[in-house]
Amino acid sequence: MCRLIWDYSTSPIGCGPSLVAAVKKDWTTQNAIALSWQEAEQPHAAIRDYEIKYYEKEQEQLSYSSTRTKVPSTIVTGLKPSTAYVFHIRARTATGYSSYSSKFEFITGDDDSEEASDQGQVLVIVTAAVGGFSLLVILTLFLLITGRCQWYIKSKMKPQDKRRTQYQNGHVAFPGIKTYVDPDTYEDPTQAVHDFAKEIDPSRIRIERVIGAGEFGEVCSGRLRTPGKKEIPVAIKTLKGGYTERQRRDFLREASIMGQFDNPNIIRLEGVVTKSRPVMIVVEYMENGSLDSFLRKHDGHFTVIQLVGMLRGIASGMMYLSDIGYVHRDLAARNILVDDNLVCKVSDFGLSRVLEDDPEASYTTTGGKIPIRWTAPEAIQYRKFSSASDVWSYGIVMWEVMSYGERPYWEMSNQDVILSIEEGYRLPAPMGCPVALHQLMVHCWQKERSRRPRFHDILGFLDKLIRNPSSLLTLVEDVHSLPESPEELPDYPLFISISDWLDSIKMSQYKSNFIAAGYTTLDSISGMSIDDVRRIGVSLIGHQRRIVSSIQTLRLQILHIQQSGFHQYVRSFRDKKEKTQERENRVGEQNCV
Ligand code: ACK
Repeated sequence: MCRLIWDYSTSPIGCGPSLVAAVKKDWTTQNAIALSWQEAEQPHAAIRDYEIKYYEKEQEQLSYSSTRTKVPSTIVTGLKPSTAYVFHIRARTATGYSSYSSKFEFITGDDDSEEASDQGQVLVIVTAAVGGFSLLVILTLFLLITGRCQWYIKSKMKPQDKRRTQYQNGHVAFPGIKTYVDPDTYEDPTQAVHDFAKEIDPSRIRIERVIGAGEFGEVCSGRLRTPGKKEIPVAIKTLKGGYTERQRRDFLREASIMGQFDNPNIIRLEGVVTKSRPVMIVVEYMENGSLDSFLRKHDGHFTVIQLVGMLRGIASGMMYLSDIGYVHRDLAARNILVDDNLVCKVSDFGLSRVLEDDPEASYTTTGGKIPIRWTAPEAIQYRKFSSASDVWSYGIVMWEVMSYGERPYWEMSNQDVILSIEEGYRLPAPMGCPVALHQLMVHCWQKERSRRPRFHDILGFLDKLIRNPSSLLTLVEDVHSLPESPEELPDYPLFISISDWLDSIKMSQYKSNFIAAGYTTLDSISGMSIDDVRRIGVSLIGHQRRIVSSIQTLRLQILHIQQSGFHQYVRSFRDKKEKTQERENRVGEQNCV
């Protein structure tokens, strides 16, 4: 968001009709206003983004601020309480800006009136509570005396509630073991929210700035005043205006799930706002945001022990979830949050059932939406999600962490990922990855799910590595001894030329560097070290890492070729290409994935 001096002489004048209509206020707080508007039905070109210009009504012609958004809604923050603001909005397309919409005026919430209404509300609540309590005491005494308590409760229960109570009663028989309750088993989902999440008075929340966008609305950072305690930093997920009842239920589902968890490696729910607008979910604030972007921003900055510490945290959170019977289904670095002490916490629970929110999720032949690169084969093929499929995803998260946020399987298409996994291909170790960690990853990616480790085993293994750091000193690059028998070799992808190979890892731009430096055969590159890769002019660390990882794979493949004969290699390469082509045709016909 930028604050500019209002200067009519330089003000950009838009052209063409305004592409923005019916700007409306969704909600306000003392320092924020949420707006949404309608897009033009048939803009002459695709809308790239919107610019929202606004200023204090009293300050017109002195200064204005502006902010941008890619979607037709925004939350404007940092405003003064009880102050009138004027907004107008224009769209940007490939051909430039449209004209501004007409001006819209909205007033922010009033500090005092909220306090006053709070006090009013408190008075009403206290009066009602005293009255209600007296009534309850009288009724309880009556029921106790007549011995009708049990009968009364049972007779008022719905069959579904009875089932759940039995389940929880079963659970009571094993004190200390907590069991996850699926909010979808509630007839009334609102009840699940009340059971598991605290209602927060909105006057205790101060929204400070927008930090991202979610499926249902903006994610903001802000402060929460806790009763009798100081303010704490929080992240606030908001539900944008104009929602349907189903969207509201799906949005709050995350709170019903998160509210059941209590673990230092699971994101903590502070509470919800459901009784006023906007509907919000308030969670603890994680200073370093999502793990994937955090790692990409700090490529190469951490020691192996620090990275293992992060992985340990995630494994510990996942062990807690699997112990209480919760299957995440969308475990990925983008769904892990990092605080300022590098503590990693598992988040993003609400959509684990439908996976609508995950930009990585795509439709499969079975109709579900699944993040292919992170998902175990049995979950992709027949939606068999379990803690064992979460373990597969955990292996991918390990790979993401050790490669500082590299995209699993790079630019391979989803179909190629599925096919390669089916054929036994597994991600090679990232550069600088200790052998022990890559072995653990490969263990998590066993086809047979019962053979994968459990989170308990993973945590134990990582703890051993942390206690004995010398076990992390052997890096995959240092291992030159190859398996004795070719049967032990996984079926790695096969390439015929340097050009083929570079295309497959989306590094085609370096073809001329390899040729100019005299690397013309696959055999010649198999001996290249990271220094050789640097020397031929690959200067970006991410590209060096990708090329070297792939060379390690090629080394194994070349040995395989030497042992099984060149003709067989060419045959299998052709078979593979034909198979992929066939599959692509099939998939194209079905228009899926
Ligand atoms: O990568 P980020 O900075 O971290 O951008 C995304 C954005 O909101 C949309 O999800 C950030 N985010 C989500 N939850 C939190 C949280 N509890 N604390 C801090 N940032 C968060 C996330």
